[in-house]
Parts: sequence; structure tokens; C-alpha cells
Amino acid sequence: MKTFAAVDLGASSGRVMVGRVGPGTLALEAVNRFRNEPVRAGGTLYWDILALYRGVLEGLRRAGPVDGIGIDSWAVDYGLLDATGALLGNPVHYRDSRTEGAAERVASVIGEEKLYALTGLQKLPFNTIYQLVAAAGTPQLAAARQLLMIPDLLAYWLTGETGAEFTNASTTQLLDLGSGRWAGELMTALGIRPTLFPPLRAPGTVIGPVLPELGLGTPDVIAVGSHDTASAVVGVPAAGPDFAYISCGTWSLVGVELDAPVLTEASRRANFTNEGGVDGTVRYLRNVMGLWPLQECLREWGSPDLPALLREAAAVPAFRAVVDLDDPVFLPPGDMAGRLTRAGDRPPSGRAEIVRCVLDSLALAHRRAVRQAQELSSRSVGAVHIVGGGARNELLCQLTADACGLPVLAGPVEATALGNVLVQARAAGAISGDLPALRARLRETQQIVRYEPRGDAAAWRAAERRLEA
Ligand code: LFR
Repeated sequence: MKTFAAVDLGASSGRVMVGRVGPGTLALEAVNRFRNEPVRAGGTLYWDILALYRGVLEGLRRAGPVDGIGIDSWAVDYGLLDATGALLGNPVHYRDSRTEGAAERVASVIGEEKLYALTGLQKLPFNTIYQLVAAAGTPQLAAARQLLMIPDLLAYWLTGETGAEFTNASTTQLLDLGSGRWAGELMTALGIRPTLFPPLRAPGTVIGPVLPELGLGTPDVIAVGSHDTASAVVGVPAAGPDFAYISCGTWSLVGVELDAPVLTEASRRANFTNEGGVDGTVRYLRNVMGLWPLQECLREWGSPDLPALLREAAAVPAFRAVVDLDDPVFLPPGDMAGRLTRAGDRPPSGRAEIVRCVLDSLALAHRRAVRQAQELSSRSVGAVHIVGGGARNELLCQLTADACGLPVLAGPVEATALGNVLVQARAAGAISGDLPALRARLRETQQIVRYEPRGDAAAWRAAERRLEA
């Protein structure tokens, strides 16, 4: 039996899990969970990166001796190091408003069609490319010598080694999809220094041993799919290739796994992305707003009892209120219930109706993205896997099955940590096999709940039409 520590940082919470891997065994235990609370200071929204690092160190201490450590987090955000390797300021949160107008500036240098052909990435206002263009001319960027994505920054503090893990690098929109290398010419054209970016490393490579002075022993830190969504897709317990996945947490990442990117004009217009996956796969997906609107409402309402609220929401008639969750109006934090109430054709009233409105609307967005993923990639889909925290939300899973007209297989909730552990375990020689073999192990060891679609297709079509009106 070998043990691996999976550090998994999400937008609202972080966790360190210990995974035990042996013949017929794949078991996870949480050794530290901590909140991820962004801080607004001087008008900018920051990640509290040192609080996160403290949570990581505490988790690793509690984990005890392990055979490897893997780190994943949300994508696109970064820390800047000066010439001595010191962090220059706190990493800025991707939901900060500094990127307003940056996409237009980039488009005036390189057309959107060309940028899509080069990077294959969906246009999200907070992609690293736009953040760097927004930060152009700041003394901080001028002083920077290296840019490290969040998991790479934490790995640097643990090991002293710098690098850029490939799956997360693919979310910057600064990677050349064709060559799999940094897009140096694109960077130069935009005034971004190519020397900021360290060499790429593939998931499954050893980054280096933990520095002895940290008092954690010297296990290897192993590069995993360090973009949390890449690890989550590894953790999808699919039996064959004909599946769609929804990695459902703060975001819903909805898509299919492909061998080659889709770079058609229709794909660009539908804002589908070709992110880099583990083992050379393409994560062909779309960002759907996810549970963020619900999380924000709960925050505003002082964290009421969620199971009780979901029971009340289940009793609200379907489609009383639906909103288009793709609307960027829902991106920033604050006044979410108010924005939801103002957005639809029939405003929801009261908490249960607002929650139902979010879940009906999210199911509708899942339906649209699953359908588009199939159409645009020509991959047929027989079932939808929901992994991540959303897999626990029975109402959402059932509504998604109904909306898609497909069975939903829900779980594991901790798919990201499991994907993280599996890639480490394979790199350390504890297990072997390709992605289907890793997924077979998940099916043997993890609990998966099946939801059959209930046949009210016409009602979903009608609700969809209300959004298009
Ligand atoms: C999910 C995720 C998404 C990414 C968003 C912002 O946690 O990593 O894949 O688009 O966060 O980084």
C-alpha cells in the first residue's frame, strides 16, 4: 500500500486529502479542510495565498509520511516572483474587475479568430492573457522575473523548483495548441515578456523532493493535472468514450474528452475551449456558471441550512423563474439574489424560489452545453457524469438528467483529489495503465448514484425558449 497527499484548492475551500492506493484499494481521507476567503484591499480582490499555504502545510503535517504530494487548484491565476524568488504581492483573484476592456485590447492586436486557432481557448474575460494585458506597465510586472501559476507557486515553496505544469498552462491562453509550447510570438506582440514563463512540465513528472527545512520529510512533489478540472476529468468513472462530464463546483465545466482539438468557427462562437488534459487528451468543454450563484446567495443569507432549503426548492413548481446563467452579469461577487431577481422574465420571490431558479437555470445550461459539445465534436454521448460537490445535490442531478434527457451518473464528489492521487500513484509506480484503466479502478472503489431522466422533454424545450426570447 502506498499513500499520496492530494492538495486540492477550490475557489471557496481547500483540502488536503490522503489517498491510499494498493491492489483493489483506492481510499481517500481528508486531513485538513480550510476556507478560501478572498480579500478585497485597496480596491483589488486578492487570494489570501499565505493562508492557503498555511492550510496546505498543516494538512501535510497531519498527513504524516507519504510517498508523494500532488497539487491542483483553480486555473488562470498566478503569482509573480522577483529576481530573488520572492513573491511580488498577492495573486489577484480572477473575479477582480481589472480585466475590464482587456479583451478588446488583445483583439486589436490579434483577431479573435486567429487567437482561437492558435490557443483553442474559450474567451473568458479573466484568462491569464487578459490579466497580464490589464497589468501592463505596473511596477510589479516590471520587477517580475518569473510567473508561476498557483499550484506551481505552492510547489515552488515546497521544493524550490520552478516550472509550469501543462494542463494549467493551457488555461492561460498563452500556449500554442499546435506545438504544445508557450506562444512566444503572441506574448511579444502583446508586450508580455516570454522570459516570465518557466519551462513546461507534463503531469506525472517529479518536480522534486520537499525541502528538508520544512520538517515534512522529503517526499517527492509530483506534477499532476494541476488544473483542478484536469484532475477532475481523470476522476470521472466513465466506462467508455461516449460520455459527457460535468465537473460541478463553483463552476460547471461541461464537455467531452477528445483526442484532438475542435477549432471550427462554430466552436469558437459557442465559446467552447480545448484545454490540455492528462495523457495528451483534450478537455473540450464550456464554462457554465455552476454553483457560484447559489454559493453567493448562501453567503449573503448568512449560511442557512442548505439541505432544508433544497427540500423547499424541490417543492417549488418547476420553471417559475429561469435566467440565462451564461450572462456575465453573474460573474462578480455581491448582491447575487438581487441580480437573479432582476434577470429573468418572471422574478423569483423568496429564498426557496431563488434557489429553484438557480437550479432549473443551471440544469438548462447543462443541457445546452452537453448538446453543443456533442454537436460540435461529433462525439455521441450515452450518459452524463457529474463529479465534484454538485454530485451531492440530488435535486440538481435529477434536474440535469431530465434536462439532458440522459442518465446522470453522480460521483465521486472528490473526483479532483482522486484524479490527483491516481496520476501520482501511476508516476510512483504504485499502479499502471491508461486513463480507462484508472477509471475502471474508480468504478470498482467509488460510490456512484444513477439518475434516470424523467420524460418531460417538452417542458424543458419551452423553458429553453423563454431564455431565447
Ligand atoms: C474550476 C476552474 C475552471 C476555471 C475556473 C477559473 O475550479 O478551474 O476550470 O475556468 O476555475 O480558474
